[in-house]
Amino acid sequence: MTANHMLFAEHAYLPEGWRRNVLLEWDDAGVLRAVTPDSVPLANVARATGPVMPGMPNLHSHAFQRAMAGLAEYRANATDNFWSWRDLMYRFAARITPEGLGAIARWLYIEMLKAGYTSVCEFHYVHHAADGSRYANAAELAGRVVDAAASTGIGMTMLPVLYQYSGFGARAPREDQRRFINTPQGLLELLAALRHARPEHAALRYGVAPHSLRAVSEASLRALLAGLDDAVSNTASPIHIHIAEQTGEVDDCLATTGARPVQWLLDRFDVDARWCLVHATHIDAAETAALAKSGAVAGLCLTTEANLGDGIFPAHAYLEAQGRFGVGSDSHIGVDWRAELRLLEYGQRLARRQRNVLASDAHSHVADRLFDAALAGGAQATGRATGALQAGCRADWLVLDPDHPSLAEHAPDKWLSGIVFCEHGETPVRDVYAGGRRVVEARRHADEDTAYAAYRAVVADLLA
Ligand code: NGQ
Ligand code: ZN
Repeated sequence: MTANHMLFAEHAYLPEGWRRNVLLEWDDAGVLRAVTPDSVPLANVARATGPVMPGMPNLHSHAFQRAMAGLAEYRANATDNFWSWRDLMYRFAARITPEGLGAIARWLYIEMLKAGYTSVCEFHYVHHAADGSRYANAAELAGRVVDAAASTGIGMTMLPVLYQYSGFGARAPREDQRRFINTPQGLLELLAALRHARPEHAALRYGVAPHSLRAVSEASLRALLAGLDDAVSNTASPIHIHIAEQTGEVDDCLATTGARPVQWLLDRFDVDARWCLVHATHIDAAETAALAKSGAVAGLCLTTEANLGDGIFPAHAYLEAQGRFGVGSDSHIGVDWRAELRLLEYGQRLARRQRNVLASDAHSHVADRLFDAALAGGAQATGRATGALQAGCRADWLVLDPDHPSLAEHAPDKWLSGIVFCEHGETPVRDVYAGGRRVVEARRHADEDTAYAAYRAVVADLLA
């Protein structure tokens, strides 16, 4: 262990809370080897410039959608909703090129790192050329995304998406879904090709994502899961699915199967800690209890869910039932886990006309409870060891600016509250380490200027 793999922090947020004089030590693979509170600062060890806390996993991303953020905020017809947004989004997806996707993802992942997301689960479903024909390399587009992540330093869980149908009852796909369509076998081959080209390592995991119960059948979901463990040579690889985002899909699911989506899935599949149910927005009391009991993670994407008019997840009941969750930036209308946690609490406050709804007996401070839960649930959803400052986890952390007005002069037990609930000026996240490398220093990523120039050129092309 050499001194450039050590950092001394006067304050660090460990699993038990804020501790003083913490020595962090990590290895060449970017994995924490020792975390020692109450240590004595050594002269040759670098000192963190502020409080250190774990980086947040981002459990849900569609990278290409970053380039349309802010472009669908106008009324096109009087009943604009999720489905009319989706039509616009499909038109955008139709124009994405391999180079363009790589440039968008690279800029997006730099934005994520600067916001304090140190890993991301990419729910990747644009697989084919614009006319629906296959690229020579089936994993052409997925590979661009993996490479973008590697070039920025963010940890990645790549989840190639199985998309087959346009609706419940195995309805034929729409013309504008042609870039997404695969059979289970084809998707597993894509995954195998990708893994072969880019072998898994500590910063990279693979899993799969059946897009939604609308887009697969029971039989194809079984075929996908049966082939998964062979394809990734890992029996704990993550499985993510969009589950119950819109009341319209809950109604369709009820009409065709007789069950609500979450209930349908729990009744038929061994939903456990491998699973992440993204947008479990519309769940009744029985589903809330059963989902919490399953050990799966509810993937909550509060800013996107608000932007798309999805509805409000029953967070209070779910957390009371010990349900696990993490947060994602999904459509990237915002890229900041602090906003996701804030909105999680604010939805409950607005609906219940109360304050501090998501605090608990064990956690009187809302932000601390939500931060701890989102770290644990987010890490679980990535299938990677991250989300805590402890030996064996990735060396993923943030260094806060101690002079930021949201923290300065506050006692440590108020720091997370200030970080999550105050919205004043620039981010309090000053430096970011991912896999033991300082990838953001003084709020800048080393490649941000070139990445932004390339991103702008792609946006210009897309809008031309
Ligand atoms: C997606 N996004 O796959 O990008 C979806 C919309 C769908 C969100 N749900 C498309 N936020 O669900 O069919
Ligand atoms: Zn999504």
